[in-house]
Amino acid sequence: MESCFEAQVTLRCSVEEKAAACLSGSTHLHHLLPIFYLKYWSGVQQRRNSYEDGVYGTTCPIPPGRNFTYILQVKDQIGSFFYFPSLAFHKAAGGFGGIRILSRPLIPVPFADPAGDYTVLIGDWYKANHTTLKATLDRGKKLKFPDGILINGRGPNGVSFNVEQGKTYRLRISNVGLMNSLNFRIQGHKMLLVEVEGTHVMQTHFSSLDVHVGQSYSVLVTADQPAQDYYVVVSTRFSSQILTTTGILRYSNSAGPVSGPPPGGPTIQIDWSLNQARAIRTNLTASGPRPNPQGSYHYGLITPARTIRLSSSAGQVNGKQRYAVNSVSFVPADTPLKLADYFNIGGVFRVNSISDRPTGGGIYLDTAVLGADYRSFIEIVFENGEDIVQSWHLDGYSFFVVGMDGGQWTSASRNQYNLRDAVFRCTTQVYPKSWTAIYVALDNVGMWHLRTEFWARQYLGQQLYLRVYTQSTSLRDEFPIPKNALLCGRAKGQHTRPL
Ligand SMILES: [Cu+2]
Repeated sequence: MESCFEAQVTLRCSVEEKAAACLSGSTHLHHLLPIFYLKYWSGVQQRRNSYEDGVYGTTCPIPPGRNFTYILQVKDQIGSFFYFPSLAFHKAAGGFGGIRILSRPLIPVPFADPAGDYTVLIGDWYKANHTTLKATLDRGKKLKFPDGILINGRGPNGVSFNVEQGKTYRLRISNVGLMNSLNFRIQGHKMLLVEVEGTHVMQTHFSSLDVHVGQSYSVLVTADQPAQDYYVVVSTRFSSQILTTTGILRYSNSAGPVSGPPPGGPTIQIDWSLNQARAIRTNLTASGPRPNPQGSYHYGLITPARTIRLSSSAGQVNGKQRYAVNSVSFVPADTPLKLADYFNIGGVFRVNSISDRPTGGGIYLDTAVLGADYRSFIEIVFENGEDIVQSWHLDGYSFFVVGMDGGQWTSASRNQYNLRDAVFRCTTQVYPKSWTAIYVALDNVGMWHLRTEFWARQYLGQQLYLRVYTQSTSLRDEFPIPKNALLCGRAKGQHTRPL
C-alpha cells in the first residue's frame, strides 16, 4: 500500500463574513490534491508524514498574513476527499473544497470515463458567523440546530449540474457540514455507487444515499430520462426537524423546468440506513492505486493484536457542556503533540492519558493521547450509547469497517463481522445506541487525530490522538520534520533541520 505522487497545493483563504477562514488556522489536508503536481514517483516507499496533517496536534497555526506550503504525498487512495480549516470553529465559515485523487494512467478504474465529473459538497449551515458559534460553545452551551443546508455553498436551486442526454456523469458527494447526516437523491434517477473514500466498491444502484458528516462517495448518474430539469435533493436524517434543500440536474436539451414536489427521502429510519451501510462493500477485483486487486490484502485472516473500545458521551464539566471519549474530554496542550515528540519536550502530554476501554467514570479534561505499536493490527470498537448518529474519522489511515449493529458490543459480536469484503475507508458512522467495529493496520508512524466529525462535539473535547510510535529514526519509517515546519509553543526557537 504505497504512494504515488507529491503535490503542491495553493489555497488562498479569505476572512470574508461566512466565506472562508484559513488565514489564522491550519487546513486539514492529509489527503492529497493532485492539481499542481511537482513530481511523480513510481514505487517509492510511502512517506510517513503526520507533520503535514494540518490539525492542532501535528502542525502549528499559520499566522495571519503568512503563507505555508504543505508538501503532501497521496496515500493509496484513488478517489474523492475534501479539505477544510481545522482550528477553532473555522469549519463553520466554509473554506472547504473537494479533492480528487486520480489514478495513474496505466491503472484502470472499474468503470468507463464519465462524460463529466462534478464535486458536490453538501452540508448543514448556520447563518451565524463562526466566531459567534464558537463563543456559544466557549460559554459552555450546546450548538443549536442549523438554519439550512447548502449544496456547493448555494441555497435552494442555486446550483445546477448540466448533463447531456444519454451520457453518464460522476458525482463526488461529500458531507462537509457540522452535525447532520444527510440523504442525497436525484428525482427520477438512480445512482450507481462506485467509490467510497478511495476504495472502489461493488457497484450497486441506490435511489438515495445517506452521507454522514465527513463522508465522501462517488456515484455515476446516467441522463436516461426524458429531457427536462430534475431536482437534486438533500435532507437531514434522524432529526426531529427536517431540513431540505434542492439543486437542479439540467439536461442540455431540457424541455422545461423542474416540476412536482421534490422526491421525499428516509427521515428517521435507522434500519434503512444500516442495511445500506452493510451493502457497501469493497470491489475485490478492481485495481487499487496499484495494479493488484483491492482484495489481495486478506485482512480477515489476521487476528487483531489488540482491541480498543471507545465510548462517546456528553456531559457537563464545571457547569459547561463537554463531550468525551472514555470519559476524557480533550483539551489541547501548549505545543503541537507531534512537535513535542520530535523535540523531546517533556510535560506536554502523557501517553495513555486515555484508557483503551470505557471506564464508566465521570467526564474530566485531559490531553488525550493513546499509545499504539507501529505495525500492529488492531480492532477499534466505537460504542455509542446516545440517541444521536456519530461519525468517526481517523487521520493517517483507511480502515476496514467490519461490523455495525444495534445494542452493546460484546466479543460475540465478532461472529457477524464481514471478514471478506468490508469497505476500506476513513470515516464511519455509529448509529444511535449502537456500535461500529473497524480493523486498522498501523503501518503509518505518526501522531494521528481520531475524532468525531460532529464538529461542536469535536471542538468541545470528543477527540484524541493515536500515537503510532517507533524508536527508529529511519526514513523508511517516518519522514523527517519538514524544513518549513512552523514552530510554536514550547517548540519555538528549536530548529527543524538543515537544508
Ligand atoms: Cu483525516
